[in-house]
Amino acid sequence: MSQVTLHYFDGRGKGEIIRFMLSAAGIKFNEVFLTKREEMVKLITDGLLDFNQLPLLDIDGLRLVQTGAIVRYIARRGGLYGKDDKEAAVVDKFFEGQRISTTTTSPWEHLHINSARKNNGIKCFHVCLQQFYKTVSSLPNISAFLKGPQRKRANDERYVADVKRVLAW
Ligand SMILES: N[C@@H](CCC(=O)N[C@@H](CS)C(=O)NCC(=O)O)C(=O)O
Repeated sequence: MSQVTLHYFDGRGKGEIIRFMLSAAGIKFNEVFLTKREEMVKLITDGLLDFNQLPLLDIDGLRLVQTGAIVRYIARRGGLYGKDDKEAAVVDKFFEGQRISTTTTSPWEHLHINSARKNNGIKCFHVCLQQFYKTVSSLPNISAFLKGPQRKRANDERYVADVKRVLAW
């Protein structure tokens, strides 16, 4: 397999679910962290960003953008998309469910947020998510990712500054 490379920022953002999925699928990957506006402009002028947005994943000769498309490709590639359309729908449900919040992109952050809200009408969801967390985080690939160097720290001021600079906000 040729090298797999994720182009994103040095932070969680939309990149984290991709890192998470690559790890779950046992796919080793490199990362290019954008820190300068010129790097983003080059990706755009080279025609690599169909919607002028990150993240970009270079995998199997494909230059994939759009987080959902990337995550589903990795899921299919890694045999993590169920055995039939019905199971795929359940997988999609969890994927879409963890995207409820626009500020988080990982079930782990979502779990954290819902801990704060657990007495607020979504207790069942919280319990299900806790079970989901326990099951998933005990899988060897995921457990290694969560403890490993490619798991990013919580978004901080440096990350925000990088994003603003690269996206010219
Ligand atoms: N629907 C896209 C949204 C991607 C997105 O909003 N990316 C941000 C960085 S996290 C971006 O590149 N924004 C630049 C822009 O929209 O001009 C996805 O899910 O990948």
